[in-house]
Amino acid sequence: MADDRALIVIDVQNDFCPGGNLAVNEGDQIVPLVNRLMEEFGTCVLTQDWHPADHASLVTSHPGAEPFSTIEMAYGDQVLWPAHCVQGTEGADFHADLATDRADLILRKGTDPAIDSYSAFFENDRTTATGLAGWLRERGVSKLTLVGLATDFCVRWSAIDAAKLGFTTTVRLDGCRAIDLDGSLAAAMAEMEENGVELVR
Ligand code: VGL
Ligand code: ZN
Repeated sequence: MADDRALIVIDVQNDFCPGGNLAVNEGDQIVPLVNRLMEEFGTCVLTQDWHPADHASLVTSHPGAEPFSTIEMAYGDQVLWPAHCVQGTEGADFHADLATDRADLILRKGTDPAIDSYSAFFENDRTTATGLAGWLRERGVSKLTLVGLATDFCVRWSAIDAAKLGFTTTVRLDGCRAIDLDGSLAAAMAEMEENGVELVR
């Protein structure tokens, strides 16, 4: 029987690793585990945060604004992040040790200059689909395991959307690291569990 499980690897990119522009503490330390997991799953998807240089989520697009401040956008609150994962830059590349050859699909997100996209399934307007759900379903995938960066933003939003879309969803916390902005990690863990995401500690 075909494997109905997929591994979703969220944003294991240089800018989210130590030395990067939006570095996540210990972000690089998940790479060996992620590489091992990629051998165990029938389907592997890598997501890649991939912003145009003038993307609305980047503080550099808002002269005078402070990094990590929040503004109101048409679709709701938006954190203004340090410029990160700009298309074609080294910061947007996957970590050099990530076994990208094993990926069946590389999904780029956050490409629309006007909308951020934390989730691998929907942009932050919560209505524009990336197409990932259909891609997975057409291949008979119903169970997802998520790992990657960061636990409290892109992993959180992706996992909750996956569960809402009807996928059996597990997050391996040992394969994730967090930004933890103002308690966002604790909030993320509680919200994921409330939405039926299984957290493996
Ligand atoms: C992410 C903030 C901005 C993430 C991406 O991958 O968690 N966080 N863009
Ligand atoms: Zn981003």
